[in-house]
Amino acid sequence: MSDQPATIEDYLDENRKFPPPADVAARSLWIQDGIDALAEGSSEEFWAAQARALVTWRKPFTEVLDWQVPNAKWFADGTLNVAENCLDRHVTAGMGDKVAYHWEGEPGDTRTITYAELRDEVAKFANVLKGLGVGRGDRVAVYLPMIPELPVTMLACARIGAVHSVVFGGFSANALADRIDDSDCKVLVTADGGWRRGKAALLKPAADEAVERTSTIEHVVVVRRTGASGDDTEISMTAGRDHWYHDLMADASTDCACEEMGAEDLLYLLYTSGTTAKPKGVMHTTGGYLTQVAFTHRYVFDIHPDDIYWCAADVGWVTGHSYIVYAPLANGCTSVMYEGTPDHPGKDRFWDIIERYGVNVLYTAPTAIRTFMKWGIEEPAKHDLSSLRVLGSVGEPINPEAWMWYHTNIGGERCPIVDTWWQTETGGIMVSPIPGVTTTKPGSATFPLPGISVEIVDEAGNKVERGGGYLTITEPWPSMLRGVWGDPERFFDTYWSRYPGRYFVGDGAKIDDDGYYWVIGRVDDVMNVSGHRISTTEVESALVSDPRVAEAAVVGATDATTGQAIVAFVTPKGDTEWTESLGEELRRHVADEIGKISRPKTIIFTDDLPKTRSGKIMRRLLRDVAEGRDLGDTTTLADPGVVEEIRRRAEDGGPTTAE
Ligand code: 7RM
Repeated sequence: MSDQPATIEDYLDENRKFPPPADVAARSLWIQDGIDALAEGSSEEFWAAQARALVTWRKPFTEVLDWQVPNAKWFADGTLNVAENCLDRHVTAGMGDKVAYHWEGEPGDTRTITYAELRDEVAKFANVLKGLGVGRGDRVAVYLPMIPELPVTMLACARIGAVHSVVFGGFSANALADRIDDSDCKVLVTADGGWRRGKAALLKPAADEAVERTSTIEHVVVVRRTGASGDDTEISMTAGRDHWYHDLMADASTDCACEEMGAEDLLYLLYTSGTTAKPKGVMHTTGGYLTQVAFTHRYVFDIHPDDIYWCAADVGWVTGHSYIVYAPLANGCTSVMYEGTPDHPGKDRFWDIIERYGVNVLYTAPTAIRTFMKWGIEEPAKHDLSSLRVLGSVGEPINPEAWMWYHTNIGGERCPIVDTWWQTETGGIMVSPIPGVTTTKPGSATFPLPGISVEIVDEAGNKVERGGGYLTITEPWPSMLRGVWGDPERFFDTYWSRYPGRYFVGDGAKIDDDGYYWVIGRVDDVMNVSGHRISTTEVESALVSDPRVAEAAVVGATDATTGQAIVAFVTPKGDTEWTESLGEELRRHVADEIGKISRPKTIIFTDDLPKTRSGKIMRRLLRDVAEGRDLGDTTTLADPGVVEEIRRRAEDGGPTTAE
């Protein structure tokens, strides 16, 4: 493997073991429901049983799986509606007064939304969308902060068979425009802004810019969020095109039938970064997706009827789609949803929320855990966290040190940690411990779930029984992606061509002597910054789109807090001066092109980039150089010494020969 992070060594020695606590085992749904016994049969039978147990079908399926590489159809002749599964069936069953979301805004305002209220709100907005001409199969772009209207919009689409494409609010106008264009969205749902760190982070100006650059948006629906909670920025509304959400909702009816959808009809698109500059529109469908997310949510988090569950991700990423919206609602669970940042107004905001709502299950990311470590144990110590029972981790490898900190200071040494491995493409959790069942090791996602077949293979595709290699998935699974929007060839090439018949994950992994899986990180040109996938190529192409840049190479360098940090080596054109302000302008330019999350932490100017004879940039070498320096938060000044260093290292043979 050419691109393995240096930290692999850190994992090889980790052999602490944490057996399942007896009290967690005693109430484990996995044990009560006899999942181990069910898992002994075939995968298809297993998933069919889950699909019947957890999902309500309009027309029951008779076919389980039709698999023609790379096209999977699960439960294809069954019909259902996802919104009906998430809302109406619970209301009908008498759970209308149960809380679906305890929502909390960053300024401290709160909303308690029951299943009955959420159903009505969704039905009304579904009627609004219909009134704007949205029908089955139409794409709706969604660019919203973490407010209840975000799940409402997604479920309203699901209710009428429309397809949502949620774009994370941190992305720029450009990124939004590209995504609108790629799937020809007809309507855009956005907000004036959302609250972040005490400030109104506006979305409408970027939404306007995106709509101007595209040609398919007929209507824009605008939720008033910041304007309704203290921000007096004037929001411009284009007559005929733009509508306030509250105006449209004022006289919308709660009477809206759920469309009967096929199990393989498209539910949503979610764009994710790959190894090229153009993000892929990952396609997820209804029946299999809902089955797997509901199953994994119920058993991986051991969700009991009275639990308060909090997934602290953003709905703009797949974790939020699956584990804030679809799975918890399908399971009739009560969730906490929080709008803002963890350090507002104080660095104990998360622990304060956990104490006030009595959160039992917390699902967050290693990057957040490492940030909390930096802030010190005094912050969680201010609060009573004894309601917590299960802790989850997702988004990147969790280093044993962060795992131990989470276990000790948040879990009070009594909560199992579920380190859940999965991807946007897998739709739901694939590899994870089960609380009360699995003996965990800090940093290992442990074992694949039932019905999931993974293997580690070497370069040639031979199975690796013990040791390191590439992670692959050998059998189709219900929530797998069904394609890349508009590009079946790319779907095949990216995931199915490298090892025929197997899904190529793009992660390096190892299996230890006890058969535990350890996912180490990406093996392709994808960076993972704070659990967000960012393509090196995408950032490079943003950099070279500045007329002063001749060439750019971007690497993810190990960072103690964010996992990786973006470091860009930039060769300016001709007589462009290498100034600090040029670096600043380029960082801003990338933020404008893609979004702030993709802005390089450091820019290093160089008059040359190290390349192989075939012209491939030697990222490994650049990463070594980047990791050898103290990475400032801004631009590293023009630095001829770097080039010297790169040359010298290239001459040494050293790490460059690996590529
Ligand atoms: C859910 C999500 C996917 C990539 C994946 C890995 C990395 C995610 C873990 C992990 C080690 C984990 N979707 N990753 N979870 N690595 N252990 N538990 O994150 O599409 O945004 O990213 O994230 O590299 O391929 S994602």
